[in-house]
Amino acid sequence: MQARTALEETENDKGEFKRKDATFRKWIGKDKDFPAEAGRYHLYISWACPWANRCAATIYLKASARHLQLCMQGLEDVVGLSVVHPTWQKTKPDDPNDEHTGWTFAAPDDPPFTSVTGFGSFPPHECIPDTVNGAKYVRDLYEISNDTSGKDPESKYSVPVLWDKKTKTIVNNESAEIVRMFNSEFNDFAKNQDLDLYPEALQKEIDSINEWVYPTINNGVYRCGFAIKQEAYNEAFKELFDSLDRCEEILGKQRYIAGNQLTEADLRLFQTLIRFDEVYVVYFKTNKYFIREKPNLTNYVRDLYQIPGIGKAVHMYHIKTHYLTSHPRLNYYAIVPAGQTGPDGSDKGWWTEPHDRDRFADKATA
Ligand SMILES: N[C@@H](CCC(=O)N[C@@H](CS)C(=O)NCC(=O)O)C(=O)O
Repeated sequence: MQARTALEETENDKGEFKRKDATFRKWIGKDKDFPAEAGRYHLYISWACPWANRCAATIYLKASARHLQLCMQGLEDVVGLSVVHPTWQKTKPDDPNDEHTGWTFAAPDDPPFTSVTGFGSFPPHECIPDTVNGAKYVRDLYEISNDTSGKDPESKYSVPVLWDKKTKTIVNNESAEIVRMFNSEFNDFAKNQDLDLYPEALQKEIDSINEWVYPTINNGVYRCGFAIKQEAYNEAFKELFDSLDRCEEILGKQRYIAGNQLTEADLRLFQTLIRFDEVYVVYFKTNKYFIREKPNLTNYVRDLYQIPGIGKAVHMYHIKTHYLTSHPRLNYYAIVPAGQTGPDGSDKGWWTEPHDRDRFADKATA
Protein backbone atom coordinates (compact mmCIF):
# COMPACT_ATOMS: atom_id res chain seq x y z
CA MET A 1 0.00 0.00 0.00
CA GLN A 2 1.36 3.39 -1.02
CA ALA A 3 1.70 5.94 1.81
CA ARG A 4 -1.01 8.56 1.57
CA THR A 5 -1.68 12.27 2.09
CA ALA A 6 -4.87 14.32 2.39
CA LEU A 7 -5.00 14.62 -1.40
CA GLU A 8 -5.87 10.93 -1.63
CA GLU A 9 -8.81 11.40 0.73
CA THR A 10 -11.02 12.29 -2.23
CA GLU A 11 -11.04 8.83 -3.72
CA ASN A 12 -14.73 8.07 -3.44
CA ASP A 13 -17.68 8.09 -5.85
CA LYS A 14 -18.66 11.66 -5.08
CA GLY A 15 -15.12 13.05 -5.38
CA GLU A 16 -15.56 14.64 -1.96
CA PHE A 17 -12.72 15.39 0.44
CA LYS A 18 -13.28 13.23 3.51
CA ARG A 19 -10.75 13.93 6.27
CA LYS A 20 -9.89 10.80 8.23
CA ASP A 21 -9.84 10.72 12.02
CA ALA A 22 -6.55 10.96 13.90
CA THR A 23 -5.14 7.68 15.19
CA PHE A 24 -3.27 8.48 18.45
CA ARG A 25 -5.81 9.48 21.09
CA LYS A 26 -4.16 9.10 24.50
CA TRP A 27 -4.62 11.75 27.20
CA ILE A 28 -2.30 13.62 29.53
CA GLY A 29 -3.62 14.59 32.96
CA LYS A 30 -4.56 13.41 36.43
CA ASP A 31 -5.68 9.75 36.32
CA LYS A 32 -5.16 9.72 32.55
CA ASP A 33 -2.81 7.71 30.30
CA PHE A 34 0.19 10.05 30.84
CA PRO A 35 1.02 12.40 33.76
CA ALA A 36 1.39 16.15 33.21
CA GLU A 37 5.08 16.96 33.70
CA ALA A 38 7.20 19.93 32.75
CA GLY A 39 9.79 19.16 30.07
CA ARG A 40 8.43 15.69 29.25
CA TYR A 41 6.39 16.43 26.13
CA HIS A 42 7.29 17.84 22.74
CA LEU A 43 4.96 19.28 20.14
CA TYR A 44 5.66 18.90 16.43
CA ILE A 45 3.83 21.38 14.27
CA SER A 46 3.70 23.21 10.99
CA TRP A 47 3.08 26.96 11.21
CA ALA A 48 0.98 26.50 8.07
CA CYS A 49 -1.41 23.87 9.40
CA PRO A 50 -4.51 25.40 11.00
CA TRP A 51 -4.98 22.43 13.30
CA ALA A 52 -1.39 22.39 14.53
CA ASN A 53 -1.38 26.15 14.82
CA ARG A 54 -4.21 26.26 17.32
CA CYS A 55 -2.14 24.01 19.61
CA ALA A 56 0.79 26.44 19.44
CA ALA A 57 -1.56 29.39 20.03
CA THR A 58 -2.92 27.65 23.14
CA ILE A 59 0.61 27.23 24.49
CA TYR A 60 1.32 30.91 23.90
CA LEU A 61 -2.02 32.03 25.31
CA LYS A 62 -1.55 30.05 28.48
CA ALA A 63 1.72 31.91 28.72
CA SER A 64 0.37 35.39 28.11
CA ALA A 65 -1.43 37.91 30.28
CA ARG A 66 -3.93 39.23 27.80
CA HIS A 67 -5.03 42.32 29.69
CA LEU A 68 -1.42 43.46 29.99
CA GLN A 69 -0.88 42.81 26.29
CA LEU A 70 2.29 41.01 27.26
CA CYS A 71 3.59 37.68 26.13
CA MET A 72 5.71 36.07 28.81
CA GLN A 73 7.40 32.70 28.85
CA GLY A 74 5.10 30.10 30.38
CA LEU A 75 4.02 26.85 28.80
CA GLU A 76 6.65 27.59 26.17
CA ASP A 77 9.21 26.38 28.73
CA VAL A 78 7.10 23.35 29.61
CA VAL A 79 6.36 21.83 26.20
CA GLY A 80 9.12 21.79 23.56
CA LEU A 81 8.40 22.76 19.96
CA SER A 82 9.64 21.68 16.54
CA VAL A 83 8.44 23.32 13.34
CA VAL A 84 8.62 21.65 9.94
CA HIS A 85 9.52 23.24 6.62
CA PRO A 86 6.39 24.43 4.77
CA THR A 87 7.15 22.63 1.49
CA TRP A 88 6.43 18.89 1.43
CA GLN A 89 9.31 16.70 0.26
CA LYS A 90 9.65 13.03 -0.65
CA THR A 91 9.87 11.19 2.67
CA LYS A 92 11.72 8.13 1.33
CA PRO A 93 13.88 9.80 -1.32
CA ASP A 94 16.09 6.70 -1.68
CA ASP A 95 13.21 4.33 -2.38
CA PRO A 96 12.05 4.72 -6.02
CA ASN A 97 8.85 2.77 -5.24
CA ASP A 98 7.78 5.09 -2.44
CA GLU A 99 6.06 8.19 -3.77
CA HIS A 100 4.93 9.67 -0.45
CA THR A 101 5.55 13.39 0.07
CA GLY A 102 5.11 15.06 3.43
CA TRP A 103 6.37 17.19 6.31
CA THR A 104 10.15 17.55 6.50
CA PHE A 105 12.32 19.12 9.19
CA ALA A 106 14.91 21.78 8.42
CA ALA A 107 17.35 23.92 10.38
CA PRO A 108 17.36 27.69 9.78
CA ASP A 109 20.76 27.54 8.02
CA ASP A 110 19.83 24.65 5.69
CA PRO A 111 19.65 25.45 1.96
CA PRO A 112 16.25 26.36 0.47
CA PHE A 113 13.91 23.55 -0.60
CA THR A 114 12.31 23.28 -4.03
CA SER A 115 8.87 21.78 -4.61
CA VAL A 116 8.85 18.04 -5.38
CA THR A 117 8.33 19.02 -9.00
CA GLY A 118 11.66 20.90 -8.81
CA PHE A 119 10.35 24.48 -8.92
CA GLY A 120 10.95 27.50 -6.70
CA SER A 121 13.32 28.19 -3.83
CA PHE A 122 11.86 28.18 -0.35
CA PRO A 123 14.20 28.95 2.55
CA PRO A 124 13.65 27.35 5.96
CA HIS A 125 12.73 30.61 7.74
CA GLU A 126 11.39 30.07 11.25
CA CYS A 127 11.78 26.29 11.11
CA ILE A 128 12.85 24.45 14.28
CA PRO A 129 14.50 21.07 13.67
CA ASP A 130 13.77 17.95 15.69
CA THR A 131 16.26 18.02 18.56
CA VAL A 132 14.42 15.25 20.43
CA ASN A 133 14.56 12.38 17.95
CA GLY A 134 16.75 13.84 15.23
CA ALA A 135 14.02 12.91 12.75
CA LYS A 136 14.22 14.15 9.19
CA TYR A 137 10.53 13.63 8.44
CA VAL A 138 7.32 13.60 10.49
CA ARG A 139 6.84 10.16 8.98
CA ASP A 140 9.86 8.99 11.04
CA LEU A 141 8.01 9.85 14.26
CA TYR A 142 5.10 7.66 13.26
CA GLU A 143 7.49 4.87 12.35
CA ILE A 144 9.37 5.13 15.68
CA SER A 145 5.94 4.79 17.31
CA ASN A 146 5.39 1.60 15.28
CA ASP A 147 2.50 3.16 13.49
CA THR A 148 1.38 2.34 10.01
CA SER A 149 -0.31 5.72 9.44
CA GLY A 150 0.12 6.84 5.91
CA LYS A 151 0.29 3.23 4.76
CA ASP A 152 -3.08 2.59 6.28
CA PRO A 153 -5.90 3.97 4.12
CA GLU A 154 -7.53 5.21 7.31
CA SER A 155 -4.78 7.67 8.26
CA LYS A 156 -1.72 9.69 7.26
CA TYR A 157 1.46 11.30 8.65
CA SER A 158 -0.13 14.47 9.97
CA VAL A 159 0.77 17.30 12.30
CA PRO A 160 0.29 18.19 15.10
CA VAL A 161 2.10 15.39 16.91
CA LEU A 162 2.34 15.46 20.70
CA TRP A 163 5.33 13.36 21.68
CA ASP A 164 6.31 11.77 25.00
CA LYS A 165 10.11 11.87 25.41
CA LYS A 166 10.03 9.35 28.24
CA THR A 167 8.29 6.45 26.49
CA LYS A 168 9.41 7.66 23.03
CA THR A 169 6.01 7.53 21.45
CA ILE A 170 3.20 9.69 20.08
CA VAL A 171 0.65 10.55 22.76
CA ASN A 172 -1.91 12.26 20.58
CA ASN A 173 -2.21 13.65 17.04
CA GLU A 174 -5.65 15.26 17.26
CA SER A 175 -5.41 19.02 17.70
CA ALA A 176 -8.84 19.42 19.31
CA GLU A 177 -7.75 17.11 22.13
CA ILE A 178 -4.25 18.59 22.40
CA VAL A 179 -5.76 22.08 22.84
CA ARG A 180 -7.97 20.78 25.66
CA MET A 181 -4.99 19.14 27.38
CA PHE A 182 -2.88 22.30 27.20
CA ASN A 183 -5.84 24.31 28.41
CA SER A 184 -6.61 22.29 31.52
CA GLU A 185 -3.88 19.77 32.40
CA PHE A 186 -0.73 21.90 32.56
CA ASN A 187 -2.01 24.69 34.81
CA ASP A 188 0.52 23.85 37.52
CA PHE A 189 3.18 25.07 35.10
CA ALA A 190 1.29 27.74 33.11
CA LYS A 191 1.84 31.46 33.72
CA ASN A 192 -1.71 32.29 32.69
CA GLN A 193 -3.60 29.62 34.63
CA ASP A 194 -6.77 31.68 34.79
CA LEU A 195 -7.33 31.67 31.06
CA ASP A 196 -9.87 28.92 30.39
CA LEU A 197 -10.59 28.34 26.71
CA TYR A 198 -13.27 25.75 27.52
CA PRO A 199 -15.14 27.24 30.50
CA GLU A 200 -17.85 25.06 31.97
CA ALA A 201 -20.58 27.66 31.56
CA LEU A 202 -19.95 27.88 27.81
CA GLN A 203 -19.16 24.24 27.02
CA LYS A 204 -22.54 23.47 25.48
CA GLU A 205 -22.40 26.57 23.31
CA ILE A 206 -18.79 25.87 22.27
CA ASP A 207 -19.61 22.25 21.38
CA SER A 208 -22.60 23.28 19.30
CA ILE A 209 -20.55 25.93 17.45
CA ASN A 210 -17.74 23.44 16.79
CA GLU A 211 -20.34 21.12 15.30
CA TRP A 212 -21.02 23.42 12.35
CA VAL A 213 -17.81 25.46 12.19
CA TYR A 214 -15.62 22.38 11.79
CA PRO A 215 -17.36 20.66 8.84
CA THR A 216 -18.47 23.75 6.97
CA ILE A 217 -15.66 26.26 7.65
CA ASN A 218 -12.45 24.69 9.02
CA ASN A 219 -12.77 21.57 6.94
CA GLY A 220 -15.16 23.29 4.52
CA VAL A 221 -12.36 25.19 2.79
CA TYR A 222 -10.51 21.91 2.22
CA ARG A 223 -13.72 20.33 0.94
CA CYS A 224 -13.83 23.12 -1.65
CA GLY A 225 -10.15 22.96 -2.52
CA PHE A 226 -9.62 19.22 -2.68
CA ALA A 227 -12.96 18.26 -4.33
CA ILE A 228 -12.50 16.45 -7.60
CA LYS A 229 -16.13 16.66 -8.74
CA GLN A 230 -18.08 19.87 -9.39
CA GLU A 231 -21.09 18.81 -7.28
CA ALA A 232 -18.89 18.09 -4.26
CA TYR A 233 -17.29 21.53 -4.63
CA ASN A 234 -20.66 23.27 -5.11
CA GLU A 235 -22.08 21.73 -1.97
CA ALA A 236 -19.01 22.57 0.15
CA PHE A 237 -18.94 26.13 -1.27
CA LYS A 238 -22.57 26.77 -0.36
CA GLU A 239 -22.20 25.38 3.15
CA LEU A 240 -19.01 27.40 3.67
CA PHE A 241 -20.51 30.76 2.74
CA ASP A 242 -23.80 30.07 4.56
CA SER A 243 -21.72 29.50 7.69
CA LEU A 244 -19.52 32.55 7.13
CA ASP A 245 -22.68 34.66 6.74
CA ARG A 246 -23.90 33.16 10.00
CA CYS A 247 -20.62 34.13 11.72
CA GLU A 248 -20.83 37.66 10.33
CA GLU A 249 -24.28 37.96 11.88
CA ILE A 250 -23.32 36.49 15.28
CA LEU A 251 -20.24 38.70 15.46
CA GLY A 252 -22.44 41.75 14.94
CA LYS A 253 -23.98 41.00 18.35
CA GLN A 254 -21.11 39.78 20.50
CA ARG A 255 -17.34 40.05 20.66
CA TYR A 256 -16.47 36.35 20.30
CA ILE A 257 -18.15 33.48 18.53
CA ALA A 258 -19.42 31.75 21.71
CA GLY A 259 -20.24 34.91 23.70
CA ASN A 260 -18.25 37.72 25.25
CA GLN A 261 -15.31 35.56 26.26
CA LEU A 262 -12.44 34.21 24.20
CA THR A 263 -12.72 30.41 23.86
CA GLU A 264 -11.32 27.51 21.87
CA ALA A 265 -14.16 28.05 19.38
CA ASP A 266 -12.49 31.35 18.46
CA LEU A 267 -9.10 29.70 18.05
CA ARG A 268 -10.68 27.25 15.61
CA LEU A 269 -12.56 29.84 13.58
CA PHE A 270 -9.63 32.28 13.52
CA GLN A 271 -7.28 29.74 11.95
CA THR A 272 -9.44 29.51 8.85
CA LEU A 273 -10.23 33.23 8.65
CA ILE A 274 -6.59 34.37 8.81
CA ARG A 275 -5.69 32.04 5.91
CA PHE A 276 -8.78 32.84 3.88
CA ASP A 277 -7.99 35.94 1.82
CA GLU A 278 -4.36 35.08 1.17
CA VAL A 279 -4.71 31.38 0.40
CA TYR A 280 -8.16 29.85 0.29
CA VAL A 281 -9.86 32.41 -1.98
CA VAL A 282 -7.34 31.82 -4.73
CA TYR A 283 -6.10 28.29 -4.02
CA PHE A 284 -9.22 26.52 -2.76
CA LYS A 285 -11.59 28.52 -5.02
CA THR A 286 -13.56 29.93 -2.08
CA ASN A 287 -14.16 33.11 -4.03
CA LYS A 288 -17.61 34.40 -3.18
CA TYR A 289 -16.05 37.14 -1.06
CA PHE A 290 -12.92 38.02 0.90
CA ILE A 291 -13.12 38.14 4.69
CA ARG A 292 -11.95 41.76 4.45
CA GLU A 293 -15.23 42.63 2.71
CA LYS A 294 -17.21 41.71 5.83
CA PRO A 295 -16.98 44.29 8.63
CA ASN A 296 -17.65 42.04 11.62
CA LEU A 297 -15.43 39.20 10.43
CA THR A 298 -12.66 41.68 9.55
CA ASN A 299 -12.68 43.39 12.92
CA TYR A 300 -12.94 40.04 14.70
CA VAL A 301 -9.85 38.72 12.90
CA ARG A 302 -7.97 41.93 13.75
CA ASP A 303 -9.02 41.64 17.40
CA LEU A 304 -7.77 38.07 17.69
CA TYR A 305 -4.64 38.64 15.62
CA GLN A 306 -3.69 41.46 17.95
CA ILE A 307 -3.78 39.20 21.03
CA PRO A 308 -0.04 38.48 21.36
CA GLY A 309 -0.39 34.73 21.98
CA ILE A 310 -2.48 34.30 18.84
CA GLY A 311 -0.62 36.72 16.57
CA LYS A 312 2.70 35.16 17.55
CA ALA A 313 1.60 31.82 16.10
CA VAL A 314 0.66 33.33 12.69
CA HIS A 315 3.50 32.90 10.20
CA MET A 316 2.26 33.99 6.80
CA TYR A 317 5.37 32.84 4.95
CA HIS A 318 4.74 29.28 6.14
CA ILE A 319 1.02 29.49 5.44
CA LYS A 320 1.38 30.71 1.87
CA THR A 321 4.41 28.62 1.01
CA HIS A 322 2.97 25.38 2.32
CA TYR A 323 -0.30 25.36 0.47
CA LEU A 324 1.05 26.72 -2.78
CA THR A 325 4.17 24.56 -3.01
CA SER A 326 3.14 21.18 -1.61
CA HIS A 327 0.43 19.83 -3.89
CA PRO A 328 1.75 19.44 -7.46
CA ARG A 329 -1.70 18.27 -8.54
CA LEU A 330 -3.09 21.71 -7.68
CA ASN A 331 -0.12 23.99 -8.41
CA TYR A 332 2.54 22.21 -10.46
CA TYR A 333 4.88 25.20 -10.84
CA ALA A 334 4.64 26.21 -7.15
CA ILE A 335 4.01 29.88 -7.93
CA VAL A 336 2.97 31.71 -4.75
CA PRO A 337 0.38 34.48 -5.35
CA ALA A 338 1.42 37.87 -3.96
CA GLY A 339 -1.93 38.92 -2.43
CA GLN A 340 -1.88 41.52 0.33
CA THR A 341 1.17 40.19 2.16
CA GLY A 342 3.58 39.65 -0.76
CA PRO A 343 4.70 36.22 -2.02
CA ASP A 344 6.92 35.75 1.04
CA GLY A 345 4.11 36.76 3.43
CA SER A 346 6.31 39.39 5.02
CA ASP A 347 3.92 42.35 4.86
CA LYS A 348 1.61 42.16 7.89
CA GLY A 349 -0.91 44.39 6.11
CA TRP A 350 -4.56 44.22 6.84
CA TRP A 351 -4.82 42.63 10.27
CA THR A 352 -2.68 45.06 12.24
CA GLU A 353 -5.13 47.93 11.66
CA PRO A 354 -7.19 49.10 14.67
CA HIS A 355 -10.41 47.11 15.31
CA ASP A 356 -13.79 48.15 16.65
CA ARG A 357 -14.48 45.17 18.93
CA ASP A 358 -14.02 47.13 22.15
CA ARG A 359 -17.63 48.17 21.68
CA PHE A 360 -18.61 44.83 23.25
CA ALA A 361 -18.16 43.84 26.89
CA ASP A 362 -15.25 41.43 27.23
CA LYS A 363 -14.92 39.20 30.27
CA ALA A 364 -11.20 38.72 29.73
CA THR A 365 -10.41 42.42 30.08
CA ALA A 366 -13.18 43.46 32.49
N1 LIG B 1 -7.38 15.70 12.94
C1 LIG B 1 -6.16 16.31 12.78
C2 LIG B 1 -5.96 16.80 11.36
C3 LIG B 1 -4.55 17.25 11.16
C4 LIG B 1 -4.20 17.40 9.68
O1 LIG B 1 -4.94 16.98 8.79
N2 LIG B 1 -3.03 18.00 9.40
C5 LIG B 1 -2.57 18.18 8.04
C6 LIG B 1 -1.93 19.52 7.84
S1 LIG B 1 -3.05 20.86 7.91
C7 LIG B 1 -1.48 17.17 7.73
O2 LIG B 1 -0.54 17.04 8.48
N3 LIG B 1 -1.60 16.48 6.60
C8 LIG B 1 -0.62 15.55 6.19
C9 LIG B 1 -1.03 14.84 4.91
O3 LIG B 1 -2.08 15.15 4.37
O4 LIG B 1 -0.27 13.97 4.50
C10 LIG B 1 -6.07 17.44 13.80
O5 LIG B 1 -6.93 18.32 13.84
O6 LIG B 1 -5.11 17.41 14.55
